[in-house]
Amino acid sequence: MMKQGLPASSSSLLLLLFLFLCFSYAIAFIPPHIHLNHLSQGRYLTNQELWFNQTLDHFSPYDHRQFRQRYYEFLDNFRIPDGPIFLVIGGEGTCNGISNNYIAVLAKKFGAAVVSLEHRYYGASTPFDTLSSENLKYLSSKQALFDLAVFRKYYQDSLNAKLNRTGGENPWFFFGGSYAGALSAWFRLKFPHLTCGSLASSAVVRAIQDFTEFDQQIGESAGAECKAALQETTQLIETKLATDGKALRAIFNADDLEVDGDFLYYLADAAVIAFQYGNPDKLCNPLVDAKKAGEDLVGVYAKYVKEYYVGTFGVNVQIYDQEYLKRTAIDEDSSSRLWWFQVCTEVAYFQVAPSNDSIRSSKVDTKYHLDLCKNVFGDGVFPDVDATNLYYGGTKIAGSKIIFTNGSQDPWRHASKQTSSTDMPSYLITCNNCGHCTDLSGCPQSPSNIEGNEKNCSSPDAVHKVRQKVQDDMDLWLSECIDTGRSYI
Ligand SMILES: *[C@@H]1O[C@H](CO)[C@@H](O)[C@H](O)[C@H]1NC(C)=O
Ligand SMILES: *[C@@H]1O[C@H](CO)[C@@H](O)[C@H](O)[C@H]1NC(C)=O
Ligand SMILES: *[C@@H]1O[C@H](CO)[C@@H](O)[C@H](O)[C@H]1NC(C)=O
Ligand SMILES: *[C@@H]1O[C@H](CO)[C@@H](O)[C@H](O)[C@H]1NC(C)=O
Ligand SMILES: CC(=O)N[C@H]1CO[C@H](CO)[C@@H](O)[C@@H]1O
Repeated sequence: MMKQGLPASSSSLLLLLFLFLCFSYAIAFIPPHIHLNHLSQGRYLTNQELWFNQTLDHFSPYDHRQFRQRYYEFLDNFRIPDGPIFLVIGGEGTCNGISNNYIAVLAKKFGAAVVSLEHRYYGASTPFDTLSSENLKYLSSKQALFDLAVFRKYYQDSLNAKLNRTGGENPWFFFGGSYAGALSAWFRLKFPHLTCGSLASSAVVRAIQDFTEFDQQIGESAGAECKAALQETTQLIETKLATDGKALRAIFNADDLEVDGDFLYYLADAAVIAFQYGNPDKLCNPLVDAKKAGEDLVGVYAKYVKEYYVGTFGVNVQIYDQEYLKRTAIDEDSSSRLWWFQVCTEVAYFQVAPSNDSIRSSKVDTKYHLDLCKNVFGDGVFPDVDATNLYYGGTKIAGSKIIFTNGSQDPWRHASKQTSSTDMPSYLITCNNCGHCTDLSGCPQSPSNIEGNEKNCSSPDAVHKVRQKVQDDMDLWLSECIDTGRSYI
């Protein structure tokens, strides 16, 4: 049965947890919705939801089913009638509005309208009333890109109608961070006639089966001392898990994570979050101090995990439980199942332990991930990363007018584009709390920084410089397509 969309207030918990971004920052098994929870309250340009009818399957000429897809618009800065339109792409999480981040600053500067489309299946844009594996078959980046194209046409047409004109074309520019950053790059690649350019922030454009660089980057970001403390902690945890797993799980409030891999994954992610979102000191300071003082590293790590990962970020430990991921009901935790499905079918990014010198447990390996895919979604579900990279080009993406940005401490940057060219500039923001999507949110990446204020970055200048370059690129590309509203170049 097709579903007409959940009521917006289906869950107050959802509102508390998912307040932040449409291009969700999280990815991986740092599930999309954990970041930034309560901090983000009231940080929207708008949360007034709008709806339109989207095609369910863009690739079948016989299937004309539709579903309701949610979007938002913010017109306060719009230079009527010919200002640009900024489309903020929804990623792997609920989209509760248009965030007041650096894109808001750009919108003021360029006199732009801002619209944002929730990603199919996530949040209220859910085509079916259950998330069975069978129902998930229309969940893919390819369908999502086509959604954006169809939405762009719909929105341009309705704007034209509002402005009493026909055939008008405003210059469009697309934005996204993380997975949505990859969509932003891929959109410009596949639909170059529909956008003047794209900003692809921390864009994970390379599908990777065994993503060992991820763990290596954590080691690099941590520095020698903290890395050693983290590695020792992992060893102690592995030993305890073998001898008294029940007691160990209890220390971490993770009694339900009976599969060792699930438990160890949870503990690995908890460390990642500190680096990914620009708060390395929250983890490294207490751990290094404890090591120097000869204190119990596992106890200190457990305190960090519970207070910071579970407390501040609001992660629900259950989402690491494969049994829990099997649930097909739609609720505030559905994003985890949905994102795992995308991972298990298209992009992988399996954050496995490198064979040498890893921080995470070596039990978090390829087999763990493949077993999870099969266990949660059924036989035959595994990611064909070669096909994905064949389709989009990976880091050899043959696009143009795409800006890539990365944060130096972000483990995800190794799935992003490595090299820079005039047509596809790539900028690295370097500082010791520069993480995922720093260009859009400032650092530490917390929505308490309205308009992505860069003040809290350890090198605000590094962020500022990259933002200036982004503006210059946008200025040029928008001017090049202002006459036609299109760019085929
Ligand atoms: C979407 O489809 C429904 C049901 O077919 C229809 O009632 C509604 O008017 C449509 N909405 C728009 C915005 O076209
Ligand atoms: C569009 O036309 C309608 C009817 O002619 C008029 O009421 C409205 O003010 C016009 N809108 C704009 C933006 O010109
Ligand atoms: C393993 O890692 C250590 C520390 O980084 C390094 O010194 C050593 O050469 C590595 N060994 C192999 C086999 O790569
Ligand atoms: C940002 O810096 C201000 C002081 O400059 C501080 O009060 C605030 O807590 C910081 N925010 C974060 C998220 O660290
Ligand atoms: C993987 C990585 O670090 N990506 C790149 C981000 O952008 C800078 C600037 O072009 C590159 O030097 C990095 O290699």
